[in-house]
Amino acid sequence: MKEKLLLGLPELASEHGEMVDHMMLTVTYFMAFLGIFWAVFIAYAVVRFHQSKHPKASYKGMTSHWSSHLEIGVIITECILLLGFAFPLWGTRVEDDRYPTGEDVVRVRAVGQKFEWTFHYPGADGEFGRVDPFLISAQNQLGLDPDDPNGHDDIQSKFDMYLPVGKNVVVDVTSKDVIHGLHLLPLRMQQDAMPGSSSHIWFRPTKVSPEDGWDILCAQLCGPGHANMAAKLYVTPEEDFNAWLESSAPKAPAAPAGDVGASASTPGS
Ligand SMILES: [Cu+2]
Repeated sequence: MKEKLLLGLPELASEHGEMVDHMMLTVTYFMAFLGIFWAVFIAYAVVRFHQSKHPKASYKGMTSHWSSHLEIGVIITECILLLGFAFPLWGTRVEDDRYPTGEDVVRVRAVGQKFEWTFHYPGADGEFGRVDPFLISAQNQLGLDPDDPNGHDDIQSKFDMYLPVGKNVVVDVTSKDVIHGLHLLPLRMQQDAMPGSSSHIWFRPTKVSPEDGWDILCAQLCGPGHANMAAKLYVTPEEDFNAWLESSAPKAPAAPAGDVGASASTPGS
């Protein structure tokens, strides 16, 4: 699309992203128009009301109301952008009653910590194991409860997020320490990771990622390692995603306490 090239928008790979881009373009062009308009107006005013033509200042000022009308017009346009486009669009992504549900939905937890992302998948049973911050240790980085059988097949992937193309995805975003921000740029999705709470986002990827994946960034300045808090997003065909899930599943059926959730995908973690 020509207009996108003009602003150099990054690659788009989600269903709703077209609306986000449309809104960004509308706002950008509207602001560009306002910027140019006011610059021209100031230049005009400098010439028109120069001291050489008006040696004595007028304290009465303007008597017409066209500038007030213009200001009101700008306010109305901004309200339409915010209330008519921005809020409803964001609402479709974050409101609880609009979330896709059912067996077909891919669920992931994205857990931020200084300075890395861990992605938690529910495994073959489709249920996340219970997590408890008090159980977090070097061996059990998500704090999975070893007594909860739902967690025995859970998958942890450090730095790599895998998603299938064309499926609805719900991501629960949370943090273990400070505020981070999960930024999935090609999906036009961003959510803050708050310690002690879980925020959700949902989307449907429409494009397979390049072989080396897309970059996942941290969108909140979270400390000295912030710039290195990078991870990779791989959107693959469903078969490849399922194959990855299978290959990453924990090998031992019932791991002893402390080792629960450790998986083939997180060597050395
Ligand atoms: Cu961060």
